[in-house]
Amino acid sequence: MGGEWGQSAICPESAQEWTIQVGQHLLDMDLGAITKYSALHAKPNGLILQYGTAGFRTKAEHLDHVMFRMGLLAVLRSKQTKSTIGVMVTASHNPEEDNGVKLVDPLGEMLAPSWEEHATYLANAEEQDMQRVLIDISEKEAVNLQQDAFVVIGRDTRPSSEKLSQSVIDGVTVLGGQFHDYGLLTTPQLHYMVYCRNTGGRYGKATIEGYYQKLSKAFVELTKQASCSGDEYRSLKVDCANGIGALKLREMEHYFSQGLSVQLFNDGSKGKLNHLCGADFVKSHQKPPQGMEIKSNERCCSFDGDADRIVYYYHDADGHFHLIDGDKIATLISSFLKELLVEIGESLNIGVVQTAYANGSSTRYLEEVMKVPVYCTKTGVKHLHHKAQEFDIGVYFEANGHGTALFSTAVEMKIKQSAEQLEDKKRKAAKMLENIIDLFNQAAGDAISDMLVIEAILALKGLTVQQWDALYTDLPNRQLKVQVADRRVISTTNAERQAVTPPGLQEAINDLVKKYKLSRAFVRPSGTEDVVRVYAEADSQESADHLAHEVSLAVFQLAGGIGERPQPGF
Ligand code: NG1
Ligand code: ZN
Repeated sequence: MGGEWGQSAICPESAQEWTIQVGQHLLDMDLGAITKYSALHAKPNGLILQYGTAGFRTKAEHLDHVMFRMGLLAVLRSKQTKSTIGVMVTASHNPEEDNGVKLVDPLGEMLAPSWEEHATYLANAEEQDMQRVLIDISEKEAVNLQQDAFVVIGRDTRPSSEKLSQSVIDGVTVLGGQFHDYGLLTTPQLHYMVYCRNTGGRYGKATIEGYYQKLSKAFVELTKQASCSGDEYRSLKVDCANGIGALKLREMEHYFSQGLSVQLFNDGSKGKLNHLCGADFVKSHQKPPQGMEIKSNERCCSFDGDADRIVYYYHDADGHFHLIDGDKIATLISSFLKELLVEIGESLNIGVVQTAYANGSSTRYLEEVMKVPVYCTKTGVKHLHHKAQEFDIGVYFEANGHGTALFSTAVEMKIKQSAEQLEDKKRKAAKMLENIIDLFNQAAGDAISDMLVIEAILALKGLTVQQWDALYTDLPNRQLKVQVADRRVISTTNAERQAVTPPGLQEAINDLVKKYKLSRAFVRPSGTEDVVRVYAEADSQESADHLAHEVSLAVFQLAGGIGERPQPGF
């Protein structure tokens, strides 16, 4: 069909006129089919959505047209990149009633920014403009429409996900794309599949079995070396947020049971997805999930609803809850990698990437004690991922537990060689690093993969969860949300650590911060909710709470707050 599509310099107003210009043959049928199917997935009147940090997210009942259209867009992106593109149907940690969709680019990474704009443009087009918008995007991106297209699809366990993923498939099919529907997958598993398919199987086999085998083999190899742990039988309690993580971990557990026994909670058999459980709940409320009984000093972790985030925690002997978040995970991982490199005698450059939400103590510990360079990017994993790619070894984590480690191809080759050629202790360390590289999901932050990495490191180093936690003490902090009429009035710079607009806001924050010790505060508009987020940390919880409240009031006053004024107390 339409090699001709891309050749039309002018976009005629009506499809009929356009069809006559570019010739008849198959075009009529294809355009007719797009119009016909699009009408079956009609856009609700007046609904405007934006492709945000994590794709589109809203109430599931508003998403049918978006799904169909993202199927269309995935075909265009696949034709343009001559690669397999992924479409994941999930709303991660959002409530069960919500859903969402995001596209996965060829190397398993998030969609390129210019295509995020196309996604928004296409999702918001009125029915009668659909064909024109598709042609427009194809022209702008010089898409060769004769190129084959292949799209892989995954979905989480939400009741709405199956039907919505069928709408994606409708979109793919109507534009002549081929597809493989993986059905239920965690988000990072879909990223893995895309990466495998576009690297000719070098990264791994693009099947669920391939994923389980690759990770489990590396994990079992690693834990076999862990004679020093003294912990003969390692076990871990896992809160699965009543989501897809439970299903996949259950399928996988017998592959790695030699090295670790997992006990699953909130496995979806009764509770509601993400309700009072899951990584987001635990991190933001700083308390354990419901549905899990924790004895003192037991190691526990929580996944989020699509299993791309993980946080650890435990109760100490006095019953106090201790959260081990993404910052401490990044610290454990980067210190272990650094130790291995020293052992092997390799001086590779290793960097840690964080966001403004990283606890100040973690940054200080990494820079001053571990002497590892730390970089700060804007919120959203795509920013962290890109920065991490600049290093031989880049470890990135958001404080909320979303992250992974990336290894350059040169490093992977070097380590493989070292594992063959070096002697004794050096060889052992190189072998360990080789397995650790295999254990990370380098396409995306992955709760299952990160869990196994952490468990392997704790076993190899013989560390208890308390010893890990004791690496440094988090500065007390508080996160709040403020409702404003239009959160876009807040713009930021310096990796979101300073507000540029509205006028006077940053000055007000600076004055407030000066009142407290070891303090820091910033505000930014959320990319996934209609709120302004406020973050504050200080030397005591009381000070952090006061500072966060005072900054919220400044936002409310200077950035057009709506509803009730922020109240003190939490
Ligand atoms: P927003 O709503 O832009 O703050 C949240 C998280 C991000 C990221 C995205 C995508 C915080 C403070 N923000 O973004 O880190 O994970 O959701 O899920 O945790
Ligand atoms: Zn998630």
